[in-house]
Amino acid sequence: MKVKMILPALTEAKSPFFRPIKYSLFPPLGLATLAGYLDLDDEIVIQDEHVEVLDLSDEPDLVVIQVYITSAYRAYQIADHYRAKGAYVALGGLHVTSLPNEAAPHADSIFLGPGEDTWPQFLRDFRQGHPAPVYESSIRTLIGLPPIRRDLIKRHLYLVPNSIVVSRGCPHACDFCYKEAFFKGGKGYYTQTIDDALAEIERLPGRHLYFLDDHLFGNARFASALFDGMKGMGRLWQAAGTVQSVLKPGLLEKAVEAGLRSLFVGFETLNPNSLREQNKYQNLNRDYGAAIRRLHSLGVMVNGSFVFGMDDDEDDVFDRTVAWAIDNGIETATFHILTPYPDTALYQRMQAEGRLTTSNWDLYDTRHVVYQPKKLKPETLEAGYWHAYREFYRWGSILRGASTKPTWTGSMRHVAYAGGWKKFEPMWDLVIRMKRATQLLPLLETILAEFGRKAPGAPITSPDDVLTADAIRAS
Ligand code: B12
Ligand code: SF4
Repeated sequence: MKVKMILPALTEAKSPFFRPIKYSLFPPLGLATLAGYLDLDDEIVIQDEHVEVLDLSDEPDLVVIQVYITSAYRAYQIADHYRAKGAYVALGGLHVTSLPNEAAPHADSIFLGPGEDTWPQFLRDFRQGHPAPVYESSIRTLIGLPPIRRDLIKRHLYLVPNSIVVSRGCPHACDFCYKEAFFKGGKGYYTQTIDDALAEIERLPGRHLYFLDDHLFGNARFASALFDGMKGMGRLWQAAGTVQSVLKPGLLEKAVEAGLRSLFVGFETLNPNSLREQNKYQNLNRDYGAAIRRLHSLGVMVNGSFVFGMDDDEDDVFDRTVAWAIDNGIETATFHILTPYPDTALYQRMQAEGRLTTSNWDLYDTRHVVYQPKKLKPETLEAGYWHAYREFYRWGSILRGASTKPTWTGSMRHVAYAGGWKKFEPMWDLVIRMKRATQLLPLLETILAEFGRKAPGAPITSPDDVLTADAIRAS
């Protein structure tokens, strides 16, 4: 059987003028996971439109398309094209799960939720000639999965070919997050077995790993055993975790010993009322500054994530947030405009209040205002978002952030890492066009490896040491 698997791109990722590096970071792991269930004699092609031009002239028997909200229209266009040619089209992913009725007219079968239970069921039905129009996931497990077909991934096109997930979902339930909508009808958080996770890591070549798990530290027992197993492997890795998990003693130290060098942390807002509004109680009453100092003292860089446009946000939110992030020495920041994804609690609230201003999904990219904010004008919110990026990544800000580091090497790493992402965008653009993204991976590894003075396994400084250094500098 000929199978074509497609990750369609949003328009920005295909621009002939400029290609942001973020679309050449990670390969389509979801599709490679699904490919693992196909037979070895099936002819499978995975195409990721973010990094290559799609070949739409082929004649596959089965077409599998992963649909995100910002690529939904493109996904439907490709689906219609292949259906007109007589191929059987299967659509799944986050957006299909949120809005099945919108996706269904473009597909022969749609899939709601994760695919580990429904996809093999479909393949059996399809081969027997009676596939169903809708498959809804209910059994949530990562036990006994076939190996991911990483051989089908064009590694050289990505800066971070070794992306990996060892869990699905998250133990929390924030109102704006995709998670509750995607995992409804079954468990919303579950992990692989430790042995399977370690085996998957062993299969990945090179040193660098990027865990795409929503919350790698979400199950402390699992995370602890994973980090124990990774100790001594010589890996360098990046991941995402919550403020709460960073502040807990013990686990973070183990992660660092296993090679953690940069953590994506969802701070979201500095305003406790907004945290309550979004049901993000796990961040309430946490000392964000202490979390950052603790990460830095262990040699871990911080990618802070912030959301603008919550109901309590006023005109000053942008400058206050950026100043705070710089003063705390955060290396990289990701800003978002609050975006109500369909079927989330936030979407339902906005809809009930009549505040949604567009259902053009192309604009649901966290860069556009798609609802009526409470205390901000939409144009102020959008301008403030761009202003925040500009201010945070100005050389002056980067140097100010770097100067908060207690050591010279720490400051240098800050400049190299923060500057590398945003100040060399023309270089990234060129490298992407030359289809050489992966060749810059050693540079990323060097920056991650040499940040701070700690080598894996070196004794750990207490956060208080950093506080002392801060006090000396301030005096
Ligand atoms: C890595 C990532 C990216 C990467 C690359 C994506 C890629 N190559 O797949 C980059 C950096 C490019 C990216 C960009 C963006 N992202 Co993003 N990203 C993620 C992240 C962290 C992990 C995705 C992943 O690999 N998961 C692991 C794999 C194994 O799972 P999976 O892909 O979901 O696949 C499974 C199922 O979905 C299902 N499935 C999927 N397709 C199909 C099809 C069929 C037929 C079947 C049967 C099953 C099926 O089966 C798979 C196995 O279970 C997710 C968060 C998350 N946890 O999902 C956000 C996430 C997907 N991103 C999101 C957003 C908003 C964006 C951006 C708009 C952000 C921005 N401001 O730029 C852009 C635009 C994306 C686009 N191109 O349209 C949202 C999506 C919201 C939505 N409702 O669609 C998420 C959920 C983050 C969030 N919490 O809000 N992203
Ligand atoms: S902690 Fe993060 S991943 Fe978990 S529900 Fe909240 S926003 Fe989603």
